[in-house]
Amino acid sequence: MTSKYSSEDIAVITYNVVPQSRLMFKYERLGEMAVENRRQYCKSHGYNFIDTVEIPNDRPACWAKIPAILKAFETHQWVLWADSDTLIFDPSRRLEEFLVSDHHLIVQSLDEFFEFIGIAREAGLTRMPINTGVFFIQATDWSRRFLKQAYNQTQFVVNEEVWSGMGEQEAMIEILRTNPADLDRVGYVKSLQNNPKFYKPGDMFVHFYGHNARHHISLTVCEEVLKRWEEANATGAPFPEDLARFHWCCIQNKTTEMPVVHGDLDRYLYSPADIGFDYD
Ligand SMILES: [Mn+2]
Repeated sequence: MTSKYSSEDIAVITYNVVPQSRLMFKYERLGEMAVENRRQYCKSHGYNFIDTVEIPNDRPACWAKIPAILKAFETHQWVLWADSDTLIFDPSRRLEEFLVSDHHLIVQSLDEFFEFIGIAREAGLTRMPINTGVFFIQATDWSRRFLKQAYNQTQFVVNEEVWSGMGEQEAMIEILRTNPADLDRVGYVKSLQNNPKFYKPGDMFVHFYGHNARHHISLTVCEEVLKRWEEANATGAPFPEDLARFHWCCIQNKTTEMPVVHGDLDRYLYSPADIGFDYD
């Protein structure tokens, strides 16, 4: 099926904010890569790229995606939101190929993931109807209402870290959970985004999610890994093959002395061999 939309109908939004605490490389290095990655992609396909947004002063920076999308709706029929912890692995693909249904919100299907962790699709969707790392949203009345309702879920505003993993994603999920009829508005597509563990060629985005994981890889090794990935990103070369190790370099605490440890390898479905454990 072909899409009735073209490049000028679509805005792409990715912005990055480096937290002052600098506990991880995630926003200092990966976040900057993501913005550059999107800039190159949008330039080559003619999409409007938005990387500066107004940060609200009453809540963490992650919430700014909502007003930014609403603003982009004034001039675009579709917005692709992509987190600053995502990279495009297949820049030959165009965004229009995902825009072939009448849905208002288009997200990655989580069926494979639910199957892997062994829960039924219905149960999985009740708990986690969407992953907001990468999604399309259409400029409709429903979408505007949905985003405004999510923005009003102030119980999810936690003023600790810039992106603590608690915030606008939970707010959006909460709206869908409490209004199950709204799930009719959601279209599920394949190969829009994947996590590094399950990545396969053809997946458009890889989402290097998570934060403050247990420290395992020395700073010297991380520097070598990050430099290689930054080089590929800057030159538009294919990314290296050590996705898991790069992921860990981005999300682990920089040292073992950090006060917050948010999970170890098993939380990300990795084994020690995946990240080259013997390095440290
Ligand atoms: Mn993310």
